[in-house]
Amino acid sequence: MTATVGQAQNPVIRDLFTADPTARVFNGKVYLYPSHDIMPPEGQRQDWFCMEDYHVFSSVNLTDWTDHGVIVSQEKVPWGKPDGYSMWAPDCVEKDGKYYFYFPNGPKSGRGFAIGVAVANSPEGPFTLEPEPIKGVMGIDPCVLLDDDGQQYIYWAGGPMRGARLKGNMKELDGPVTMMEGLPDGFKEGPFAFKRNGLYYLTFPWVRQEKGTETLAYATSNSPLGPWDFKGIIMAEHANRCWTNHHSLVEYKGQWYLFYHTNFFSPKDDKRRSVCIEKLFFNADGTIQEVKQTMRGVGINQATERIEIDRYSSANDVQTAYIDTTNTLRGACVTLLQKGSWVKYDGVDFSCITDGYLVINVMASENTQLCVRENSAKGKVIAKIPVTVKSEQGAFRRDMSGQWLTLTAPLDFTPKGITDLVVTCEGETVSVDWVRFKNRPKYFTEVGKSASSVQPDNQGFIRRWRLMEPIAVDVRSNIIFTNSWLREKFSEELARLPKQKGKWYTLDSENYNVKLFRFAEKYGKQTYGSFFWCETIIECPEDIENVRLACGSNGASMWWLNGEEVLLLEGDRRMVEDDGMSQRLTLKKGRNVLRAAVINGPGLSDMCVRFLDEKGLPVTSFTLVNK
Ligand code: FUB
Repeated sequence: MTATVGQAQNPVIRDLFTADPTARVFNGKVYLYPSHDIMPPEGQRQDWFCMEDYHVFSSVNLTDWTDHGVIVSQEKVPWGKPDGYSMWAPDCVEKDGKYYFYFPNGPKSGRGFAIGVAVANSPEGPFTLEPEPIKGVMGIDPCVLLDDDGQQYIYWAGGPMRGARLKGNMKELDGPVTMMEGLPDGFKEGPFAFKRNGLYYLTFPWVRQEKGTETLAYATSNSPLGPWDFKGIIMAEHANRCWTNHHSLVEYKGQWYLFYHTNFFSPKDDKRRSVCIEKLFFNADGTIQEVKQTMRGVGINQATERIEIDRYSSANDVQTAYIDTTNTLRGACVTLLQKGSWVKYDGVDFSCITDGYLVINVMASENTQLCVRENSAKGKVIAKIPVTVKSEQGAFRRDMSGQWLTLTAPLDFTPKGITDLVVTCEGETVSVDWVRFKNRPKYFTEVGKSASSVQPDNQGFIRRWRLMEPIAVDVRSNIIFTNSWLREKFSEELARLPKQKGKWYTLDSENYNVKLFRFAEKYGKQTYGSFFWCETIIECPEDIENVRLACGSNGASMWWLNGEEVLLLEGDRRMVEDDGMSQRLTLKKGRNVLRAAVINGPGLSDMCVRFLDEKGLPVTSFTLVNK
């Protein structure tokens, strides 16, 4: 099972509670091995940790996370309690092409925790569980350090923090257990050890004050098992008193990151947690700069993604609140309290926007206006969004379902590359859920002279056409499209066709119905009161007999195959698939020219066409070639 579950904002995993994140870089990707908090089933302590399995996630950009599914679960552990719900903080390391997953778990007999190992040939598994836990280790929160000299060490908590050498098989201790000396007083757990520039770091959650909650702290040493020189705090206590924090540090593409957890999606229960990420920086002397929690997190968002603006990087005069306090996974929104309030959201990549417009989800109780600007609250306006919730008489709009409105606005300009977005309030109070940018549909792709031939689509619809820019016709109502009027008009235009100067375009239509209205719009021609010439060249490998041309058009149309009239759709038509059918026809071996004329007064012109066989099945055994 794999599923894409993440976004750039914190928390990064949004469909499961995930805690105790160990991030590792394997094969150029970041792999995340968290523990997995669940709501305790009946019979389990409701106010305690409850974990029955582990998932692994991966990402190449720290923005999109793929959940590779469950890798180890409690009922499969040969030595573990099948209903212990104690699969606490894990780790995973790679040695000689094998991946070793270390996890704490309640043993079948006795109390407390043992630490097990599972081995795989790939970071995503499948993992094979060792029959017994590591001998001589009772505790939680394993972490393994691979030293440059090929020696490996394991650290764990649950009582005093301890460490030991591991044998080359990665499954047995290789020597005595060492107490980690030099660490500050106060509760400690969750060791995460690593080496940087020849210096060993031991980082750990630490309760520094009486009745306090966990910080993230660190110590350094010249030796992997200490003694340690305590250095200070990496991250202060959670502001909301969520009791635990647990973390890992990883360098990816030249930047260090801190993975940690909060209980953002479970504000009333600090045993259901969610993984977050921040950038982390070292000073020149090897000390670590304190990391502040942000909602924005790390990674770049594509402008086409849903940008949850409440995860802002900085703001002025705003309030953040859950959208639905009974379903916190629905996320939060930000309220811009008055004119001049703003939120800034860093790192949005516009290279994906070619012909874009803005979509925004807002709620207001008075008419107001927002702007989306570039880089600062006074920056260039990307889009202005008037929010109209009340009519002039003061009545609320009738389409306000639940009061959230999804509005669209054209762009004044499209930023280049990666930029910071600032949403500014230009009027009354307004709440914003998300913002995104969309490209207008292309409808057509121009086909170059050397482009290869194509087949009809699998429903038989012909999508490659030569279209002549529309001829303006003075038709104000389609009721004049009688048989005799159309015949006269079509034969007049047919006679004039060789002398027409209109430009022809060879196009592939994105849709099965060829949107002639959009074609006219794209090339800046009249979209209403239009007459369209359409032509396609059909190449058949052999005669295809007893087929019928099946067409639909908006409005009226006439169709010729190899110069012979084969169908007329008269009246004020809507485009309906197979609306009209020709007599039986033969598509001859080699080239056939299918031509159509479509006329429309008011309305959105389009047409669709295919050939059907005797059984009514689409004919697809020909190709459509360039002239
Ligand atoms: O997730 C269960 C326990 O909470 C971890 O093992 C500790 O480090 C703390 O985060």
